[in-house]
Parts: sequence; structure tokens; C-alpha cells
Amino acid sequence: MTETILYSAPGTCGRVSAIVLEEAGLTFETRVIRFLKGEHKSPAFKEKNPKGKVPALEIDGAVLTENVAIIRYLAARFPEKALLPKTSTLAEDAEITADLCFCSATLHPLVTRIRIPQFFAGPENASVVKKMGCDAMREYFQLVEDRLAEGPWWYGDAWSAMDAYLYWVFWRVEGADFPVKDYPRFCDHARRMEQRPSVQRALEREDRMTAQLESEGLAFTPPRVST
Ligand SMILES: N[C@@H](CCC(=O)N[C@@H](CS)C(=O)NCC(=O)O)C(=O)O
Repeated sequence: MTETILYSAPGTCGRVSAIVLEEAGLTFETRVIRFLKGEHKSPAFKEKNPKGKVPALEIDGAVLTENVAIIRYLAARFPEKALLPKTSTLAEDAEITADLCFCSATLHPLVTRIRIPQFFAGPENASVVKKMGCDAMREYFQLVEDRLAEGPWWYGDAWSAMDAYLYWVFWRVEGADFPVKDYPRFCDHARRMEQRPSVQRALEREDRMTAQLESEGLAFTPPRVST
């Protein structure tokens, strides 16, 4: 088997893939991408991911990008790990894809508007963009909140990669003053996630990446924007 390498950066959605790799029980290396140096847009990294984004995963001699694709690959490659629910119809399968795309295509864009609004609108409009992001996010946090009334995880009693994705969304906006306390079941979900060894190991990997960036003077925390 070839070496498995996850290209990521601390705090990014690369955490989703890291958690799922840990849940799969894989031995893998995490390689930090230095955003402050523009390494994600460098020709060398763009050979891995032409879109210039993390995560990218080298596995089985291929490079995979997009969390949804990485999750679906790992779930299919390691069926015994039950990373996603088993399906028996095409419609059930499509529903799982829809759930993961809800995270990547609906929630993630709102996360960035809440967390780094200045990147979209400039510092003068950042508060307005953040507020609009928060207002829009409330509908989806309520959707997750209602769903979690049915069980501890998105798919009821069975943990899945979907929970890793939701956790990253929650954590990212919690750290940007989104009012997560209005969604107590989602809060409990996040705290349950933090008990999982896979999550703890993924967070330790991020700590090591952060330490490396700090040692190089390349750590970055976006300034807080108030609404
Ligand atoms: N849909 C992609 C999103 C990837 C993405 O936007 N990654 C961010 C970090 S959370 C990134 O690399 N941003 C750098 C940039 O856009 O310049 C996925 O799920 O993998």
C-alpha cells in the first residue's frame, strides 16, 4: 500500500477528512499547507489539487479532493468501519450524498461568511455580511437541532462521517460568536464528538500543525468581526 498523506491546515475543513481517516483506523501523515505563504496556490500544491484548496488526500496512488468525495471513497473502501449508513436503493444512496452536500455546499459557504466576512466584503462591510450569514445559518442549525431530537447522531443511534462534518461547522461558527447556545442538542452533539478518540487525535494533529506554523511565524487567526 502507498503512503497516505492528508494535506490540510489547522481549523480548516480538512478536519472533517482527518476525523474520518482516524475513524477508518488508517495510518496517515498530515502535511500542513501554509496559507500565509500562499502555498495552497503554489504550482506544487496545485499539482495535487488544481483548485488550490485543502483538504487533498493522497491514497492508494491517487489524489482525492473535496470532503464529500473523500468521505464517500473511505466509506466504500472500508465498509467494515461503517463510516456511512448502508444503503439498499439508489434513492437512499442519493440521500446520503445530499446530506454530505448540505454540509459542503450549504453550510460551509455560510461558515466562511460568518468566520471571515472581511474576505468577501472588505473590512467596511464585514459586519453586514456576517449578520446575513448568521441569519441564514439559523434556519439550518434549527434543522440539525430538530433532527438530533431523534437520536444522538445525524443518523440516529449510528455515528457517521456526517457527524464529523456537522461538528466542524458547529465548532467553526461557535468560535465566531454564532449563538450556538440556542441549539442545545447541537451543543451536546459537539461535546459528544469531542469525547471520541478519533476527534481527539485529529485535534492533536492540528495542534502539531499549529505549532509548526507558529515556529515558522506563519500562524494566522482572522480578526474577530462583531455584528
Ligand atoms: N468543497 C471543498 C471546500 C474546500 C475549502 O474551501 N477549503 C478551504 C479551507 S476550509 C480552503 O482551502 N481555502 C483556501 C482558499 O480558498 O483560498 C471541500 O469540501 O473540500
